[in-house]
Amino acid sequence: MKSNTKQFPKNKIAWLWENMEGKRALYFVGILGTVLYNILQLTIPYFSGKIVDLFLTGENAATNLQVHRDLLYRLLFAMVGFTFLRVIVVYGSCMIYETVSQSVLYRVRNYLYDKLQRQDMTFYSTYRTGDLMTRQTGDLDAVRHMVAWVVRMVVESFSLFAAAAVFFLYTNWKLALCVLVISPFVFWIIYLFRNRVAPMHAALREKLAQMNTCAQENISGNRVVKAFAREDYEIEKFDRANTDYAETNKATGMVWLKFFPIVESIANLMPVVLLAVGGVFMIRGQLTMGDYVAFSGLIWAIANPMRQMGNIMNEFQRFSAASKKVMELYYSEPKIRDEENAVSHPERFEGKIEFDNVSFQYEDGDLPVLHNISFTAHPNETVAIMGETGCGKTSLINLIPRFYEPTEGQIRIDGIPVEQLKLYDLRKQIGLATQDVLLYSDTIEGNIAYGDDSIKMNEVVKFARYSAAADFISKMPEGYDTLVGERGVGLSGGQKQRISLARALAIRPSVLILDDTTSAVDMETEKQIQQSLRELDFPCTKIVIAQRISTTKTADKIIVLQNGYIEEMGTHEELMEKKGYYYELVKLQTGVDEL
Ligand code: DGT
Ligand code: MG
Repeated sequence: MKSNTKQFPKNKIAWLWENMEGKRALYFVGILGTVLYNILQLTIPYFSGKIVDLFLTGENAATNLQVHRDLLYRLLFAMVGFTFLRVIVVYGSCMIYETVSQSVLYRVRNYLYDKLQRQDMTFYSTYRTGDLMTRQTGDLDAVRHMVAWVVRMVVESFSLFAAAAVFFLYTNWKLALCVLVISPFVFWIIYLFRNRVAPMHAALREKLAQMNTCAQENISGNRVVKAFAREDYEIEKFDRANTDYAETNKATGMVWLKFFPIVESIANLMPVVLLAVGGVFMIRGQLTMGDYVAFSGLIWAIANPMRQMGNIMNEFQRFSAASKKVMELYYSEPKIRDEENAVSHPERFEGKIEFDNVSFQYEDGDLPVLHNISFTAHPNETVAIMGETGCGKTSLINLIPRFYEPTEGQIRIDGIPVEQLKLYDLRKQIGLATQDVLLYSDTIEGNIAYGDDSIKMNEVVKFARYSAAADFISKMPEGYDTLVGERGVGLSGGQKQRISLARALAIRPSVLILDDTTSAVDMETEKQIQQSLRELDFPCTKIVIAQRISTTKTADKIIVLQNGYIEEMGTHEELMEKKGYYYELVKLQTGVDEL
């Protein structure tokens, strides 16, 4: 298991840095490339200024052109050379940004997926699927964008600004100060903008998750939509989410438009200041024509970073909102995990299961669901659990593989409390066929061999036979190679249940848990399944939730639950004697008034 002990870092940038492991030096080279590229931007105005002063406007321009023509060529050649160099540097650094950002994306995406696999049931009932999908897609893309674009733009803007400012100050510090004096004002404006736009990006990100959730739920529930002819309603629902997202997007864009005119005016003011002040300086002879050309050729290097600030801040806030969501998942810890001194138990269990005064309540529930449950299932026994709907049967069996933790009491397998066992070893030994059958988009064979893909075809067939699925599978055009769609589309409810039973059996579990697994199969098929379960070629303790007396009758122990309490417990004969709930149920199911 990967380390689960990562600390939540102080900030998002530290987190990004952590995930750049192995690529940090390369990224640094990329940043240096950006700085270099922007410094090289200065070469053109510098050389143009020189050419103007020496060969076009200076006193000795004509003489210079004749005598120092080679210098003119050298200057021109240098301009072309530096331009090529700049292209190479920018190309290289772009490659680096892309490489590093993709590597961060890959690493974080895999890590998040790994995290998702290890989360417990409570996590999955807390987060919506659409929201989790958004974290894995849109949010992660904002993180990639930060590494590939935002950082580059920040470095570019600052280095360009700084390089130009230094060049200006070096060339003519008085004129430079006149031009630069307005720039701090822009930073203040950007700060105000940031405060306004940050909450908008957080809201925008939520709206995107809501829209994705809406789409995801609609796609997974398409059959219900069709059955109730609710297409129009669903379209309207999505339209609302889409409008909401679009409106919030627009509103976020509009925030910048409020600040944009001020920033743009300031940026446009700079050439005006340069023209006015520079003109005066030239008249007074404090500035050469060449220097003026260099200034005006570079004034964009001061103005553009200012214009770019709004964009950068917008993207940074998008990253900020998205990375918060990604990091929440990145550092989330399942509550149920291996204890520090968890016991390894790679070998099979004998299969003795003890519930010792177990009570349970869902974290988000108001009332306890199970109360003081105590019973023992001995190795190889079958324990049937019955009771009306909602009485806590599924909740009870979910405690055995530690999907949830009991609030009181203890569950032991072979005398070892389940919480002391390594989760992997515990779950690997439990074959579970859940109440809601979920099959994967795979072949029938792939689905049966899901828990142990090393099993051979003849074994897949054997387990299909155990679960009375072999007949209908062999009648399918492609047999075991038939592809079943997402969630087992293309199969009947009873067929899906039987494949899910075969899948649970295929791992040869020491404990088999069946949650209403034969509810959708006919009586005759169910009888076959019961027979096979008694004749399994490996020892196995079975906990079977069922409603039909035909299933529970032969169990070694029948537990009748009512409102989370054990109402009755015993064999079929004992419970019949007792003439309680079970007895009434038998009467009801057999249609006989007196037994
Ligand atoms: P069934 O399958 O309809 O025959 O019913 P059972 O007996 O399997 O009932 P079960 O264990 O699923 O539910 C027992 C109670 O717990 C019921 O009132 C619903 C509630 N419950 C079930 N799952 C959750 C959950 O994830 N969170 C919360 N808060 N309550 C739950
Ligand atoms: Mg249930």
